[in-house]
Amino acid sequence: MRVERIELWQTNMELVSPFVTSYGIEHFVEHIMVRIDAEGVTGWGECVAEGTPFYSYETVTTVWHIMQDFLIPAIIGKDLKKASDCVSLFEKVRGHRMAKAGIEAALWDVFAKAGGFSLSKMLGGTRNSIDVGVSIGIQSSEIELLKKIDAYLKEGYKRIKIKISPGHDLAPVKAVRRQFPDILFQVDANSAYTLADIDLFKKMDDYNLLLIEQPLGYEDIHEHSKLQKEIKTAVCLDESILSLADTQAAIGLNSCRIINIKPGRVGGFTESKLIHDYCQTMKVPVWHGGMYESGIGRAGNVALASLPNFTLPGDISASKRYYKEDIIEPKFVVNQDGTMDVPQGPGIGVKVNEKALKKVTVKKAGFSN
Ligand code: OSB
Ligand code: MG
Repeated sequence: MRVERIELWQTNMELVSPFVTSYGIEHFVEHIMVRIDAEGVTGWGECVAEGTPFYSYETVTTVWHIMQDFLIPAIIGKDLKKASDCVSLFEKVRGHRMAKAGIEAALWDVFAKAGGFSLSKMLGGTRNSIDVGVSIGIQSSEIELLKKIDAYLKEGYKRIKIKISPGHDLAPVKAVRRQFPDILFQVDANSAYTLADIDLFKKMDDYNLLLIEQPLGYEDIHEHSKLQKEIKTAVCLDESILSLADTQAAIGLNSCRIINIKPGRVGGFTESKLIHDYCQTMKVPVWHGGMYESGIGRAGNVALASLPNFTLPGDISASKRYYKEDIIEPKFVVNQDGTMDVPQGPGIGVKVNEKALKKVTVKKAGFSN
């Protein structure tokens, strides 16, 4: 397929409610949508770098620069045989995985559509529906938190994750467990702690948590292994895992017993599949994280999460949990049994609503050769 045209649509979408984590508060989400046209086929992908460098060093501005000046010139006008061909063409660029993943995602959609396959089939998915959970930011009060959890459970969500930060950790965990003794429940610290907090994590062992996500440094693997040795609860790494090599290091050092996969964080679906397959061989379960994607990125997440070793519910929630107006049709919904249907149509299996997309677009450019 000859890559004829690439468009970047930078968006700014308002969250239905602000999201508070250990690293800040977010009201709006800035992402970049990538449209690729090749031989009459249009593919879409979403780049999940945010406006701020607080989760990852990449931002919408660095992504724009890396895509425009390096990644797009590496593939524009080229005849690719498969989506993963871009991986070697991008190899000279170090890091900038979210930028690479945004373009790779659009290519996967192009190739799946051209072949008449769903993205799920193309990636090796084996399920028609996936188990889903919800990630809840730090709330203003325990009552508010318990009310939110109750409402999400009534909508069907199979697993609850709450964000924690120093001073907002053990108390909310206790409160949630008191009210909901049997739910699948996990916490995400987004790197807010150090090994000096080990007693706190030992206390968390009393609350039957499914896992503790990224408690220590965002680049750390070594200290997480020290923590994992001292606690019963499974450590799960998010920020620290940028590649298959990181995954092998983390599993080899027993730094975690579970891995969170986000295609943006690891450079795309190709690397995600390598990590998924390696974890499966090592009997390490994986689950699909989220980056407040719009429906474009969410469709890719749902497809990837249909692979067999995604055995824990993902941070893949309904369109309406994030945005008043999603930019795709049909919207993603959660079934009453806590599952989400995997789109079966060609490619990402949802239609981009260009009118809705235009409304949230703040910057746009097209590249052809
Ligand atoms: O740490 O998992 C995280 C959102 C943005 C950046 C990092 C994270 C998150 C979430 C939200 O937890 C997950 C979602 O999209 O539902
Ligand atoms: Mg996380």
